[in-house]
Order: sequence, then C-alpha cells, then structure tokens
Amino acid sequence: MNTFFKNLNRFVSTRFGLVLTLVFLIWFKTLLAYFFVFDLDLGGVYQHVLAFINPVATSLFFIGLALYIKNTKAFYITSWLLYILVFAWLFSNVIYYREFSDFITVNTMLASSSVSAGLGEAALKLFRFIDLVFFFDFFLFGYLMFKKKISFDQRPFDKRSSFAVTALSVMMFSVNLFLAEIDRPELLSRGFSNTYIVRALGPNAFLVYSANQTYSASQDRAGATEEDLIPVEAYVSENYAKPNSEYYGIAKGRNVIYMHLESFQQFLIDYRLESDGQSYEVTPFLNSLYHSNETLAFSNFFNQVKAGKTSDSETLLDTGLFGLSQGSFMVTYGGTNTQAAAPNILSQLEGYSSAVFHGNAGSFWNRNQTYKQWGYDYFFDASYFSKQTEENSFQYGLNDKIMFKDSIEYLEHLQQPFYTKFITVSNHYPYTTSLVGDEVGFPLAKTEDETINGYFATANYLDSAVKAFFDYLKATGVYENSIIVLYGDHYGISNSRNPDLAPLLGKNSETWSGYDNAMLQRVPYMVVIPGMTKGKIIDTYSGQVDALPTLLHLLGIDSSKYLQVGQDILSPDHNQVVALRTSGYFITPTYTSYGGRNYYTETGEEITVPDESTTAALQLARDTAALQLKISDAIQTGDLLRFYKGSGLKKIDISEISYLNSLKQELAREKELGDASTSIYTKNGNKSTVDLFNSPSYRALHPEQFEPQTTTSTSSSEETTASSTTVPTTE
Ligand code: GP9
Ligand code: MN
Repeated sequence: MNTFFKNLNRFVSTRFGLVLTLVFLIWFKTLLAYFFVFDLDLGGVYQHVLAFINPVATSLFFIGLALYIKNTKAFYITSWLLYILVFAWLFSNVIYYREFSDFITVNTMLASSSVSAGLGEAALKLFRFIDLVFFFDFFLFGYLMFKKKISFDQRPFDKRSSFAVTALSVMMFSVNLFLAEIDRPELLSRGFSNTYIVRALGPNAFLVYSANQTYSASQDRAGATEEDLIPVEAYVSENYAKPNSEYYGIAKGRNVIYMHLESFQQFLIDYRLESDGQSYEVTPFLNSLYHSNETLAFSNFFNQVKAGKTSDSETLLDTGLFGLSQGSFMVTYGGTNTQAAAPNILSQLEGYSSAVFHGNAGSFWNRNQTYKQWGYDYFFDASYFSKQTEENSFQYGLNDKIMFKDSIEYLEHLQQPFYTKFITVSNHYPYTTSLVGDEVGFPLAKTEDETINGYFATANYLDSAVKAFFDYLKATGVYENSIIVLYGDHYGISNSRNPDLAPLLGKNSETWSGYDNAMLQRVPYMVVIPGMTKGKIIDTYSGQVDALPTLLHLLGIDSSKYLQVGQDILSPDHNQVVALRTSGYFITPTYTSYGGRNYYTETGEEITVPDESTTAALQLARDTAALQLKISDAIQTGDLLRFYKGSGLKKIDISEISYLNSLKQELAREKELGDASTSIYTKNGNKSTVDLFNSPSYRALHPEQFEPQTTTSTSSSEETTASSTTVPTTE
C-alpha cells in the first residue's frame, strides 16, 4: 500500500502526471454530477457509455494546454488555474441545475440575471453539505503540499509531446462527436436540448457550443437597426387581411385550449385501416370533430416547419412567425429575443392567464426559457406529473392520457379566461414504443416498414386521449366557454418512407413523386367553437403561420398592429400561396413546387415545359413565398421586435416568471381573489374536478377484440373483459 502511494506521489510530482491526475479528477467529478445531480435521462447502454467517456477529451484538451509552458512556476499556476476553471464551470452547473433543472447557457449568463440570481444569494442555499465531496481533492492536495509529499517538476515538457497531448484530445473528441451523431443525428445543427448536448459531449463542449450559438446569433442581432423595421412594417400592412365580419369576435373572451397533435398528418382524418378483412376507423373522435357543425375545419392546411420540428410549429402558432431555415428558433433565440406571442397579447389586452402542459423535460427545445418570453404564466412539464416508468412513458415523455389526467389538478386552479396548450407526444416516432399493456390492440399496418405499421395505433391512442379530455371539458361545463384549437405539428411519416406508405393510400410506390410528398405535408387545423352551428370544412390553402391572426380575429382582437406575417384564413383577402420553410417550396390551389419540380396542384401532373403565363404565375407565387420568409427571417434573426413600439405591448421581464412552483402560485392567486376567482375549482364550489377525468384504455373500449377465441358468445361484457388481464389477446 505504501509503495502504491509512493508511486502515486511520484506520478503526481511529474508535470504530465499532474495534468493526467487533474483530468482524472474532473472526469470523476463530472460523473458524480451526471449520476447524482443532473437528470440526463440516459436510455440504453450506448448513451451511458457516451456519458461515461465524454468528460475526458475536452478536459484533457484544456488542462493539457498548461504543458506548453516551460517556466515551472507558470506551469503549476496555469495547470491549476485551468483545472479550477473547468471545475468551476461544472460546479456552477451543479448549483444552477438544482434551481433551474437545466444547464447554464452563455445566453442566460449574458442576457438575464437568472444566473447571478441562481449563483448569488441562492447559491449558498443550494449548496449542500454533500457537495464538499466535490472539493475533497483541494483538501488532499493542500495537505500533501503542506507535508511536502509532492514536489515540483522542474523539467519542461517538450513541445512535441505537448502537441501530441493536444492532438490526442482532439482525436478523442472527434470520436466522441462521431459516436454522439450516431446516437442522435443532427445533434449540433438542431440542438434539441441542452441536456442532449451535455449527455453526449459533456459540459465543456456544451459551453463552447453555447458560446458559438450566442456569438452567431448576436452577430445577426448586432447588425440590425430600427431602420430594418421599415420594409417589415410595409410588408405587414400591405399583407394585412381584414377580418371576416361573419366570424370576427365570435369567441370573444372564451378560454383558448390548444391541442398539439404530435406528428399528426391530415391523411389520418377519415382514414380506415384495413386489417385481416376488417376495416378500422383510426381516429373516430377527431373525425367527428372534423365533420361537426361546431368546427371550422381546414382541409388544405400545411405544416411549415423545418429542423426545429415541434418547436417550429409552436413558434408559428404562438407568434405568427416562422422558425429558422437552420436549427430551431426556440433554441437559438427563444430565450432572448423580444417576441409578441399570443399569451402575452391576450394577457395584456384581455387579462388572460396562460399555461402549457407537456410530459417531457422542460428544457427540451428550450421551452422553459422561450415560454417566458412568450408570456406563459405557467409551464407544467414532466416534473409536475406522474413519475415516468416503462409502462406510462417512452423516450419523449409521458403518455398522453396520463399527461391529460395529471394536468387537471393544475388546470382547475388556473384563472379563466385562460390560454392553454396541451402538447401531446405519444404519437411520435418510432410509434412502436409508447403503447404497452392495455393500450395495445389497435391493429398494426402490414408494410415493410415498422414505423409506418405502428403509426395508426399511436394515432388511435391520441384520438382517444383527446376524446377523454373533451369529455372532461364537457363534464365540467368549461367546454361551452372555450374555443378548442387542434393542429398537427408536422409529418409523422418522413418522405423517405412515403413510397412504403403509398399502397395504404391507394397509390403506387413506383410512381410516387415530389408532388405526393408535398400533399402529405397537410396537417389538421380544427377550430372547435362550442355552440356555433355554422361549422364547415373550408378548403382555403393556408399554413401554420396563418393560425395566430385567424385566432385573434375569432377572439375579436384586431391583428393589424402586430408584426406577424400570416393572414386570417377566414378573411376574404386571404392569399392562398403557402410557403414551406424550404426555400423554393410552395403550394397554391393551382401550383405546387417541391423538390425542384413544379406540378399542377389539382392533378399532380408535372409541369416540365411551362408556357409564358405559367412561368409568370409560378414566378409570382415563388416570389410571394420567398418574401414572406424573408420578412419573417429579418424579424427573427435581427430581433426586430425589440425596436417596435406599434404593438403597444409592455416588454416582458422574464426574471419575474418562474416555472418551479406553479401550483403554489396558482393557489395563492386563487386565494387572493377569493370569491372573485374564476378558476374551474372555485366555480365548482371549491371542489376538485380531477375525478371527472376518465380515460379508458384501448382494451376497455374494445372488449370484443379481446374475447378468448374459443368463446362462441357474441355479447361483449365490459366488466369481465375490460378488467380482466388474464384474457388472452387475439393477436
Ligand atoms: C418533445 C416533443 C417532440 O418534447 O415535443 O419534438 P419533435 O421531435 O417532434 O420535434
Ligand atoms: Mn413534433
């Protein structure tokens, strides 16, 4: 044992030995943080291995830089200083994470006081006794130095070896990055969430990544001036589509309930899946809404997202502007840019309160920062809901029925009128992992592609989750006083899989074209206005960017003073050129341009040699779409809304918003208002409505499918089959 320590001391007494020891120490401490402080949501061996190795490369790179220094004193000071810096970054994140459940970004450091808030006064409170573990080495080294057990190495490390260390660390990092990209393609370009970067590349790489993001964003922002608003304002006023008087204000003062239908494409509406000679309606409830005379349903509504997927759709629906041509707006600018989103507008104009409900970690897509800029009062993320298990969740979060059920206790304490958004997730790729147990049973499609096969079952699950929530709204009476907007965020089946989907849509895989891909970019957009009787299916061509002006007009709010680039779809002036987020892609009732080819929208016939007038018409549509994107991009990347006074909106102070104790805040507000409180809970005579939510499983809803095959009786007894788990399935 003694010789071991002697050898160790000798090792640490060499320059290279010290550097390696420091790297080892920071590695060890990072792993402590990974497994005891951060919630990295690690799934599978691969992600665990990645997390295990990722602190090494960057730490070796940074601390290894000290080896270039010849002077003994300078070497020791620098190596310790570098070590302390790397450690300080890690430890700050440990402290910050306890408060914010997220990592420190360069943006948060620069743009808000939240870091100083997190690390200032609160830091002491957040410091736990156990944290001394993170400092054990300082005590140990101090002691060893004091006892003169470690000596200083006077021999400089030669240049070539120092370079070899740097090169080795760079190489290790490249391998790390490569492995991370295999686990999560487009990790850096899409930047899903801070957690994803940290768990794949480590906190040091995350700092560099975040600094680079902030730098490129600030370049764009710094170049912009108030003058850049001139063409924007001109565009917005020229393109303003005045409200349709038939609909203007018909939902004034009502609660707004958004239901985000994950990966839900329009083709699912009214679709029937054929399986073993039987035909199954995939989404009976959504179909009934689609055809209801309480619903304004839109049959030619397109998603306009790009790499930011869900986050892009949220940006479009909540702010009336597009996401970016690269990456996610919410990740890059969401937490910093001035924005004029629906919750903020409605709160300032009509006194609405607002909340989002979503069963995934709040840091995903940078929601926890962006929602503050959008003016959301509350954000109920996974931390508010049932603990996730293999039965009730999958990699993207809690199953929808449970998310809805768990939401009620928070929804019922929200002051009305409210603007709320429920983001579902179970109908998310890969469509094969979210449903288990009693939710399994809807038939799978039978194509070569498992992803396609599972899509209908998860869509059916989503459908029954939505129905359960509607039933709750009706049971509480909130329904009559609300406007419920349902939308699909983006495709569920990607273009590369579409040829395999073709036969299910009655099409030919061989002749499947860019036109067919374009048509599948349709997503549902349904506005349910209970009590209204003039509901219908409207075939106007439109996109997600048009949703906010449409909604504002239904609520009786004139949208003209907000810098949004879409148009009210119900307006007689609505322009039917739909810009997709990829430049050059657009769809109008007459022409479709997709993947570099042009088609007639009605027939799908390709336009190979357009005549003069067709060429001109195509050019006009192309220019219209391009200009809309250009104006949106100018606003988003230039942060132009910070200069805009015309909206009359007060600027949001995000430091006043916290999503940590949302229920407490709701209850405090309820108490403060007393009899004047308008929450569902108060209106229900201070009784909870949680029990009014009921979401039967697939098995309970379709007992006939689960009867033992030997049974000859045709009657289906719900009690016996629904509750019995011993009955074998027919599948
Ligand atoms: C996760 C969810 C999915 O929280 O919203 O996002 P997506 O992968 O569809 O962009
Ligand atoms: Mn999505």
